Amino acid sequence: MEKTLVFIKPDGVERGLVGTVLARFEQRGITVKRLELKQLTEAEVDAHYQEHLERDFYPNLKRYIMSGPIVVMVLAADNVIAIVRKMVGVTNSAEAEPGTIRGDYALTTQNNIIHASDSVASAEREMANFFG
Ligand code: FUP
Repeated sequence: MEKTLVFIKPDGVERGLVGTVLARFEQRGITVKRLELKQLTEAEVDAHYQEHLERDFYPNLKRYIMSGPIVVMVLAADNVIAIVRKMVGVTNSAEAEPGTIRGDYALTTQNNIIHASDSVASAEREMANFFG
């Protein structure tokens, strides 16, 4: 079965959205394989966002991701990467469809409350970064 790495970002945790978001995945029939509340280190954030390190927005993104604990999980199902990306919605929450997680619970690009792997290669790299 395919696996994906998902995390609920610090403002999602702070706003008490962990149960709501997790329930959506469970109700869809997706299996939760790992689940952990975790304060990320600088090294973990830099490794996770390695393709964005040189971008203008990276310092703000890093501050946001380190502003409190995240809830990081490994989810499993057939085609789970594509299914979860669809459930999450597009990066800019202002443009995310109602019914998606970002479209229902977030307003902006930076504070878009959730991350989900976008490919098998990213999922493997991200799972190794967070869970070894
Ligand atoms: P996504 O795969 O939808 O999480 O989006 P990206 O990998 O393109 O971006 C990763 C994170 O960087 C986003 F969740 C939010 C942040 N970001 C910004 O803050 N500003 C931007 O212009 C683009 C992305």
